[in-house]
Amino acid sequence: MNRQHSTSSRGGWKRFRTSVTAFSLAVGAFATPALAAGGFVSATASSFDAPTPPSMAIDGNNATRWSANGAGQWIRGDMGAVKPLNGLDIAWFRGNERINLFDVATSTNGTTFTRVFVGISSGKSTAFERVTFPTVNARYVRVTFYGSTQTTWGSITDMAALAGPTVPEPEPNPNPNPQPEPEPEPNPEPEPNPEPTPSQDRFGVKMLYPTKAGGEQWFLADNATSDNRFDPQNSISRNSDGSWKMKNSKVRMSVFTSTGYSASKIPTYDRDVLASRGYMQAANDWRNIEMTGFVKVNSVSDVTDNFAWYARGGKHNDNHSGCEGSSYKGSLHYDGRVRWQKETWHVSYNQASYKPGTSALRGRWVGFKSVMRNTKVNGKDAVRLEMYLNENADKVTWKKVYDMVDSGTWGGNASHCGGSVNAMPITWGGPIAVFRWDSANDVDFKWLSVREIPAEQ
Ligand SMILES: [Ca+2]
Repeated sequence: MNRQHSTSSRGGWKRFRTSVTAFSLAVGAFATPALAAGGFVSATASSFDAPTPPSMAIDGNNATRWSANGAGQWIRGDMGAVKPLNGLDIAWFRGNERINLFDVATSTNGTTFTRVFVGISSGKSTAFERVTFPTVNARYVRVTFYGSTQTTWGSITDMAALAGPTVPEPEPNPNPNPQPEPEPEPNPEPEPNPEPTPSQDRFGVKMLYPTKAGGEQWFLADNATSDNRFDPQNSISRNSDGSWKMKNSKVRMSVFTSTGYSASKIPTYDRDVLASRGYMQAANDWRNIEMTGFVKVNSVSDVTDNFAWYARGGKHNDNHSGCEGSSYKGSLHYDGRVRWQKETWHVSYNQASYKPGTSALRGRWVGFKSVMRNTKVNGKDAVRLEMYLNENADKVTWKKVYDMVDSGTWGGNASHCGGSVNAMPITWGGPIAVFRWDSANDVDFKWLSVREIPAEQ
């Protein structure tokens, strides 16, 4: 299959199109995460226009690209070592204007290439579009351009390689063997419904929005201390009534998706790329979620501090310029006030105004839900942020205490992480959802859950 790229484009449309059905071009949601940093350590090409070298197609930045003029021009990414590979994400420059005809070939030695895909791009999106194929061992991945509906220029904004199923973990994974849910869930209502639907979760707690069909969900387990999707980070103990106790003044209880968390599988933190892909680590990252917990504060050192149920990022630390630490934080203060916070990166906050939520929390059980869902405002991506309280902890009587939409005018400093618009909403999912609190060193908790729900639009 070597030298495929030397084939003339003349007559290529018809000839190549006949082969498309033999392979798959898939656009949408996927389970296999991309390799780190797009998976490529270097790139070369048959030629390139001087301002757009091949390295710009593997830099994780959707403001840069590779381009070359003419049918048969190719770009080749090097993963640095032979690995199992079963797909490639390609973002085409002006991919929403032009359909590109191309093939993908792989090689272990850079000399002998085998074609694994031939087909066309959608012509409808500048975002990553995925091609998949049966797993092959490969070090080099070559994309050859044969023409487009608009121009003779082939131009790719970015590419990311997709690890095949047998790639060994490059670093210890905190969740190497996700356990299946211990018992089958009642099948949730499959159709998206913007109105709250009365139904109960496994604890008997009213779900305000139905779980997305096939969506991620997690519930605090009876054996919570051995649940590898739950990392309370401090010791917890079981109370006689079945609830749990945390005695620490700085609490960050992390909940992973069924995929588990691995920073090495996050290919880029570029805000424009994350917004385009819709996720940070994997397609099943926590994104549109209803996050529920019941708490009883027994001791507080600062009543102005708060609980925060938050998601849409990974670890909140200084690595990667803090860019893994994006989040929306629904915050319930010990004095009863509520507000949303937007953490564009760690540490860059904007705070919405306080609203009254309930009376002071100490000494009683209170249920608290953070709900975040993508929506549209004037055709643009936005995020609806809601908070609900169950003041008497009867599991049923939920009161909406906050409802706002981040439509791209709220604070932000996204350019710190490559974003082209500082106030851009955080529309992507992240691998970790967190139950957080500070300044309360004796708290009982129960009936925690994180469930993936449909987007509002
Ligand atoms: Ca780029």
